[in-house]
Amino acid sequence: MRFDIITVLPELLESPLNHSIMKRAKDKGLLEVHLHHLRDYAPGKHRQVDDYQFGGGAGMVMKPEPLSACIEKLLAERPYDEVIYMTPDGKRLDQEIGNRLSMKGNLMVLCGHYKGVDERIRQKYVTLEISIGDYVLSGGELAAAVLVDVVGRLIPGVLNDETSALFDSFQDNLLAPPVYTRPAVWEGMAVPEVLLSGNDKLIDEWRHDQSVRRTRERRPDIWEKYAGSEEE
Ligand code: 6GU
Repeated sequence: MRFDIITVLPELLESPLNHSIMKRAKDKGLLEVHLHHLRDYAPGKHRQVDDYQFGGGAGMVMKPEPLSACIEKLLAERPYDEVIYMTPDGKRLDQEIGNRLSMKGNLMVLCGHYKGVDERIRQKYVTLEISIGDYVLSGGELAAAVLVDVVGRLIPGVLNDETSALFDSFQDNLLAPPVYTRPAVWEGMAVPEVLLSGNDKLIDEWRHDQSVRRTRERRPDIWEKYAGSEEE
């Protein structure tokens, strides 16, 4: 799977996408991430990518021409499954969107800055708008890094048994159960006995029960989805 990310701050994306599981996905040849510096597509000595907004008001808007030049160049090179715009007014990213995007081949991602991109870029090119939550970031780069991580780890073959996504929180609309490692007693606190029992069936039941409790207590919104899906 291939990501092409258009940004004015490629430095912000380099580190988060070159460690741990993302690095392994790239090393295995399962994930490619190409960063495109928007300024390279802006003409003139000043390589201007933003301008004042029509109608007045504080804050700059990203100009359509450099974005269009970069997008058109990429579109001419390969077909894209989605052209994604990272924006706080997009659809809120969740595991379901991550699962769906992990089946795709080529994704283009635009990172917004300032007040965002000229609306006509959204009309002409963007097929999917994604937000990572109800708060405002200074730019779309950190959100894009989150998106690539969420999607990248779901690409078949990226995770092994040990890191399997099947048991992640949210994957079945339940939060993950508590986990423990050695020592069995730490600061007077003992690991739940069932986990030391060696009885796989009891352990599975305990974990499921803990997941259900946690979800009901902490995330009634997710619990509703789970309870609904169990009824079917
Ligand atoms: Cl995708 N971009 C920005 N700038 N802020 C955000 C966001 C995206 N998602 C949540 N806040």
